[in-house]
Amino acid sequence: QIHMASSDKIDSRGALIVLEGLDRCGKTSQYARLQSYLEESGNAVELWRFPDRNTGVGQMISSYLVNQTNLDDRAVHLLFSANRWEKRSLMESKLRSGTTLIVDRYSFSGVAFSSAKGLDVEWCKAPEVGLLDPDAVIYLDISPEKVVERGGYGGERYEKLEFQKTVAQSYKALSDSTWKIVDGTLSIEDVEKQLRQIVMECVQQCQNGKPFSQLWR
Ligand code: 2DT
Repeated sequence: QIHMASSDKIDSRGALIVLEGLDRCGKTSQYARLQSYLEESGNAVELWRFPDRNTGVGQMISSYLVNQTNLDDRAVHLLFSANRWEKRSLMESKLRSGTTLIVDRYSFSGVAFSSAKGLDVEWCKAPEVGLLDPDAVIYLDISPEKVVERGGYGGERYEKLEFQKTVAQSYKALSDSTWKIVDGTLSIEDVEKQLRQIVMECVQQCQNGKPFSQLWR
């Protein structure tokens, strides 16, 4: 046991937990379940998502996604990144105040979707450098074909089987050994069980003062 003087007090903070995966992989329904789980266990928690369509930048992204406007691939990539940068300081202050953030999509979507269009991966990562690095990245793994069987896609720009296949490959190339890969074909209850375990462990590490780190340095 290490004795700590009061001046060595560890800064407890909230955890930054990111859910990633293909469209309709089940992220959104799990995300609400995690919120109630964490709240019931006495944690402050907020659900965030990217793109955040409520900001000015977010509205430009949204009209692109619903095919109301066309934008150059690099231009839209930078808008997605700017949309995270405009939330970065709020994100950090929430975490410092002890609130855990469960985030539906983050920089990994940014790189996976844009590189699936043929943009260079390193070019795609560059504007993300310096954003907060998540304490956990959870990937809900399900094949594009399975996802289509689940009831098909809406009419948004990226919701097409061929493109989703390429996105799945981009995610694979981007993932590293720290990612928590969860089988998205399991029942909602079984997925939830695994997520609860991952999330609780991560929240505890952050309460114990895990330091912040930044993406891709
Ligand atoms: P939702 O359907 O989850 O709202 O996502 N996307 C998302 C990108 O291309 N780059 C990004 O940086 C992010 C966060 C994924 C809308 C679509 O936008 C894609 C699906």
